Amino acid sequence: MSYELLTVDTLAGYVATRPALARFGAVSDVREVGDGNLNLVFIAAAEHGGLVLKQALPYVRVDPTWPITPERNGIEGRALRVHNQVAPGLVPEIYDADPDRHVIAIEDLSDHRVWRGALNEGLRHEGVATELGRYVAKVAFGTSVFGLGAKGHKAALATAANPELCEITEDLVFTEPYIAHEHNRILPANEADVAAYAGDPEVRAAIGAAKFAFLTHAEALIHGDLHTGSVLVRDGSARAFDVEFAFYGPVGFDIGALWGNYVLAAARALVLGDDAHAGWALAQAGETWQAFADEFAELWPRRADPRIIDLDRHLDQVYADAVPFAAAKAARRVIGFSAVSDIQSLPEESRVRAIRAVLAAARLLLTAPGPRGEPKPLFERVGQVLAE
Ligand code: SR1
Ligand code: MG
Repeated sequence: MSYELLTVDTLAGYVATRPALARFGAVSDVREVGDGNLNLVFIAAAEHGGLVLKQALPYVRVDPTWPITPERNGIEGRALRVHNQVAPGLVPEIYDADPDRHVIAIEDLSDHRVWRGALNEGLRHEGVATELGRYVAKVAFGTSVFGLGAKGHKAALATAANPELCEITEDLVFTEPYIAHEHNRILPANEADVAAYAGDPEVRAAIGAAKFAFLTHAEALIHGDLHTGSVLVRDGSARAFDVEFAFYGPVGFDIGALWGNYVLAAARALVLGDDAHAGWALAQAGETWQAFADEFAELWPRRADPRIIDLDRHLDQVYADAVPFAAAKAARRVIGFSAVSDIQSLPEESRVRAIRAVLAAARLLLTAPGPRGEPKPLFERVGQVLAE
């Protein structure tokens, strides 16, 4: 290892060496709270407020035999600064970035909680789906050709490549669930469901097209991993965090990630008999979309180059991209690496039913998406398929 990892014992000394963190004063208390797949995360209480330090490990935290570049930490720091500029208040503030130790220091949001956990408990945080639609729109506009102009977009694109983390998504979301792979964990009772889903030629064609869009559509500096575990919530507040997968990609990928995770939350709720929560979770798809479309339309008159591109056609294209991405993001969580607690924490018999339902929903999204720009009827049909 060519850099030193932080510990709860060394963190106070480290903070004291960082000029950008001097205003926080001496650190008095430190907790390590990382529970994701990749990083160390510390919450530090200091004389003049709290802060969070996130350090990239040079391997996957949950599988240390799998190396992964720590340079992602710098990529996250740069993306977070940009997202703070274009979508202030919707992401954590960033205070410091250390390229030698692969550490970023960011705002302490420990008065919030991770949305996935709240959804798992059947809690409704009204307005979060709307705030996230606004966040995606602000990023989609502000970092794209619309906000930056053609030359500005090309210059920004040249500074934001993230090939290693994109490759993880290319493999884990778009490839491994559709082949025999050691990462896949399939319950015996779901083997036929997975075989039917992943072997369906229509599903495979749609996933292939979605993968091509992910690989090539360098529209905006998207979050890149916007699942409900990447969102912090509190009554009246929502923040997207963990932007280490950020890259110039298709805007529909962020919308689809949220939609796919609403489907997972709904599948959980249905097998637990909470039909009302399932309906609410699926209704968030329309909330996110409407907020995205409204915010984007609000920004539209300020576009750098007002020629040629039509707003409605553009929104239709984002929508058409988002639907198959939603399917891909839901299906990967029930077939491949990195299962989610929504499903994983269910008793086995319920898990089997939830996984079967998620795959049926993903198949519907891929093969019968319906008219563009109409998430409400689409996700009502998703609800029917999940409940069958
Ligand atoms: C090896 S990283 C596995 C997953 O964790 C992240 O949250 C991304 O979703 C990634 O695919
Ligand atoms: Mg993450």
